[in-house]
Amino acid sequence: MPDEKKKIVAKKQVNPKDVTICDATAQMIAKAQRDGVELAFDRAISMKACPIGADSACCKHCTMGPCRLNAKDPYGKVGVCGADIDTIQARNFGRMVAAGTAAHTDHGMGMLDLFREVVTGHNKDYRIKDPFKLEAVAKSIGIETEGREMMDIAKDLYEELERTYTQVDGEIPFAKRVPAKTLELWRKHNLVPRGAMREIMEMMHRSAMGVDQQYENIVQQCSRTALADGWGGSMVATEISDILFGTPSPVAIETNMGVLKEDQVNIIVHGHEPNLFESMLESVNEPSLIQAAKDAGAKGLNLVGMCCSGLEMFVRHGVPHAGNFMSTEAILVTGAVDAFAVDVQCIKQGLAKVADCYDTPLITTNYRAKIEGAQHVQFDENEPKACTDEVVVKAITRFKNRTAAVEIPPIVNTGVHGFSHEYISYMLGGTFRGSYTPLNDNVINGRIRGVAGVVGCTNPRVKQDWVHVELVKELIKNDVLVLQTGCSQIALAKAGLTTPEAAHLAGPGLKEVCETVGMPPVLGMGACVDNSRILIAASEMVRTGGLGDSIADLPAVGCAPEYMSEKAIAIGQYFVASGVYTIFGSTYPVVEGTKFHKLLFEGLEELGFGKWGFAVDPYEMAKMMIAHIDKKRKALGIDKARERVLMDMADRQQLSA
Ligand code: SF4
Ligand code: MSK
Repeated sequence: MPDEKKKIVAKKQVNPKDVTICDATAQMIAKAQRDGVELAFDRAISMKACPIGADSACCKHCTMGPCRLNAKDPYGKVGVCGADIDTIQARNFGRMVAAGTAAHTDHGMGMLDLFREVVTGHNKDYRIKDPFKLEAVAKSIGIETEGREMMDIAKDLYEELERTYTQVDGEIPFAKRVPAKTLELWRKHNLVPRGAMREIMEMMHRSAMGVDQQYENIVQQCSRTALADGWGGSMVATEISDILFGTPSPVAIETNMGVLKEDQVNIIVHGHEPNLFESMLESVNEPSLIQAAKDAGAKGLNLVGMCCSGLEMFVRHGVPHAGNFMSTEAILVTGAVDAFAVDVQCIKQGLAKVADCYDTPLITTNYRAKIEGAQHVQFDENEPKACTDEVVVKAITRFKNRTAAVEIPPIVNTGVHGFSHEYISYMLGGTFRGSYTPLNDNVINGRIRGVAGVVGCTNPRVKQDWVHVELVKELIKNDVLVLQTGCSQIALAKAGLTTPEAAHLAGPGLKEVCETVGMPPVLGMGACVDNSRILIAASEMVRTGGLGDSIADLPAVGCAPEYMSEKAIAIGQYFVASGVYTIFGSTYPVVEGTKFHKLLFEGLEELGFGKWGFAVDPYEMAKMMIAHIDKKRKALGIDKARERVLMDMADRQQLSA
């Protein structure tokens, strides 16, 4: 790296092994230190989190403030307007939910815009790839499909799903998918979302200075807004992406930084929207561009994903994945990245300086997300290859003029991912008998103790991947089947737990099921927007029978052990409002002991919803999750069945040994 590029020397340096269990990332942190390049890991130790902000005990909703309350004595002070700690925290929380919901719903609406253009024939670059899914989604919300043309069904589906965003009154279409008893509870508490725009707008209004100042009432709108995400914006994003680009089914895929190739033009795509990546896939297969790469001395074009759009391509096309959120700066340090194209969400501004240090073009492609110092090439769905071809050309130029020393950590892990909720049904029952019955049966007979969704980000405030991996190991050891999305899934892929062979790490019951079906004990379901797949799987379990009447009855839990994004707060709240006990790690923006805290952590469950939990230690998290699963099993009267299964011959032999 040329000396003049060394502009961002870290004030304090971390010990790589203290901040990550990802060996490739650790190797790149060490190289960055040698190169004098600062990464988010370094900034996290130089920039201590503001303790008042971390507790959400401050408010800047008007210029009479900002007002800071004391988390140690939360009721000792109020803001200038008189707002107390519960109001301040609830409003802050509500705005995080609104921001997270807005991110997912804007993404979903973008997918729906593209669907409309395809359905109306204005866009010929994309097409409906999965007509079976189209029909299934249409049927699920009451659209007549029998004997109709695919495009007619698609037009009706577009019109119906548009209501998810724009409807001002009534219930969003996917409310029809919610188990009856869960829906009844929502109706009782006036929680069924109208349209996402309306809910987000009302959340922002009610959390403004001098509006809603009753924390329980604010939480009601937090739930309604979050549900407009999980059962609305996010669910539409997932379903439309499947219809347009294909529903995932399991593929063996390579993960980790070793998927970069020194002798090829390496192009990384990072962000959340599958359309950019789909087009990029076409561009790297364009014969003239492949030839241009060869003319520049490269063996070929190597397309690689990161974070969530990487996961979309990972599960639909088997495109290799280089790493999760906390590895996005580190991978640039390899010097091997010839272009880094991004769209929206989770794109650190710090990437611009690191990319500059290694002469890698950082290319923003979405007008919503420009970055100072990056190049912008606007992606247009009506002419998608214009943008992605240009990214490839820039990458080839950088390859030809590579000056940075290349060091690629030689680590590649292979795992099986792409377990859509449809595939789980097929996997367990085959083409003709596909259903959730075998899953429910195995939960009822105790081979599978319960189901856990372990999802979400990585965060430099905790050791990268460590909490995810230790938690999941603990869960599967205790016969808990783990469903995964987002960056968490990549942490587990790098740890080798997404292979069928990882079944040997599972408890005897789960191991038996995994070996019978040939599946890993950890099922990767997609990107963070695809948490809606977990909601649908949970609804199917309720509908299949034997495990209660609502999602809250299921022996199921959720966890985002290293979360960092407002999107995660929205996801957490929609799981809680759907009936799931949801535990977050790293930090939690509420002062313990306040009435608001009590409502989130206890009160919501008393009303029939799920509840929030918090822990930083993965073993403590696992204990809390398993205890909750056992509580639900007891309530269902299936705790005895599990005892019988656990005391099988092998266990008894072990006891008497
Ligand atoms: Fe302070 Fe109230 Fe204004 Fe918030 S709304 S900044 S608590 S005066
Ligand atoms: S990218 S929201 S860091 S999961 Fe979806 Fe990963 Fe979290 Fe972003």
